[in-house]
Amino acid sequence: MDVYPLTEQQIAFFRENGFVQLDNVLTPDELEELRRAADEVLAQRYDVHIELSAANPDYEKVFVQKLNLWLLHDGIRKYTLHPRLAEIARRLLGVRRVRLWHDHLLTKMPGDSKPSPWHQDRPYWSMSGYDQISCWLALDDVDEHNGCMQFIPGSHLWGELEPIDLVHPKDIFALVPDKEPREPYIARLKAGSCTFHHGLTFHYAGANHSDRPRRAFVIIYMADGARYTGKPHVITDRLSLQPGQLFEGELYPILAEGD
Ligand SMILES: O=C(O)CCC(=O)C(=O)O
Repeated sequence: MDVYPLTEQQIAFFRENGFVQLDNVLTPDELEELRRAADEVLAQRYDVHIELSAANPDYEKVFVQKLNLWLLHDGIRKYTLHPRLAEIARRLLGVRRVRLWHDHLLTKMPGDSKPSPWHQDRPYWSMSGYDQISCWLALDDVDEHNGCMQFIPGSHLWGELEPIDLVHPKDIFALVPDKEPREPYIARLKAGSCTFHHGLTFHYAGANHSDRPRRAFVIIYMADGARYTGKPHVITDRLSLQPGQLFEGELYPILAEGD
């Protein structure tokens, strides 16, 4: 089996801090293939069920967001469903099976771009439980100059807060006045490397001040056993799910399974 050499130290780091940086999770050939696929979908315009930012120029300054691309493009699908990445997610969460929640391509265009404000992901989502994790794959080298990710260590243990509006953000730190300020971890990455972050981890990405797009491909996994809560979310809104229903079936495939 094609396995990334994830160490016990990296797993312990993730559990303590709510994120971990993993270098070279893709081979150079895989990176090139995924970049080509990403550029093909970037060149297309989709409706707002796929291209969430399409109707809102202020949102597009934060990022152009295209979602559930695995259902549209075979080249993307290969990486959304990639067992090597899913197995890392499963081991970091420490669960028997992980399912796909969704993928998305997040591109900060050069020019008048804006930061992705500090937020948690879990408050946006419509599944039960707290075993969710995102793989943020850099398709370009990233640092503070072009919008790399930043994380607050240990913030995944601060509970679920309200969702932060990405265009008109509230200060999330004002929602946790009792927490000691902590320095963010700045995740400078080479293309083909990634970070994994927990659904409750506070994270941020600065504006893209470079003259090229900053492309990130993100895959979100959830532990098997999660149920639909009924909260509005683009991934579930148009399906006739009942609150309490298990996420299963071909739209939420199992991507990794262990003992
Ligand atoms: O890529 C970004 O700018 C932000 C990404 C993010 O918030 C996420 O992957 O959860």
